[in-house]
Amino acid sequence: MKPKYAPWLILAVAAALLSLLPSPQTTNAAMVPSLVQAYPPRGCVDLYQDDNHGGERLRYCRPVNVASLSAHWNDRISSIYVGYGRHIWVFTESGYRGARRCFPGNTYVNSLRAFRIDWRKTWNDIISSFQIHNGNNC
Ligand SMILES: [Ca+2]
Repeated sequence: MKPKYAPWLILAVAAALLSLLPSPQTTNAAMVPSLVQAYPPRGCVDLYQDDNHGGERLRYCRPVNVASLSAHWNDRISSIYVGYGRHIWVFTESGYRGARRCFPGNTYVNSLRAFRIDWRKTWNDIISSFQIHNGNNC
């Protein structure tokens, strides 16, 4: 029985499809602008000064309690990434006081402006302390 497609055609299509897949192992890091660096390492939490994961970044890859952010970071965080296997509690005041909110693991928050504290305040530029815990769930 004659195959419907020639083997060389099947191989060519397979090779073309494979070439479309991302291959991070072979990517030359120098060729990748930092802006498109997508997901941080598994188990890490990134805090950014600007929306859309822009500006300066703080990265934690293990559970940590930060009772008081430095002046450089206090009331500055605008977007966050919570890697798989962690969750984060954020607080509006130092010492884990004030309003609180938890973001579960595997969460991208492009802008904390989208998360309201009350009718006039959002979570943008207001975080003063936080706790990173193990596990995805809050
Ligand atoms: Ca900010």
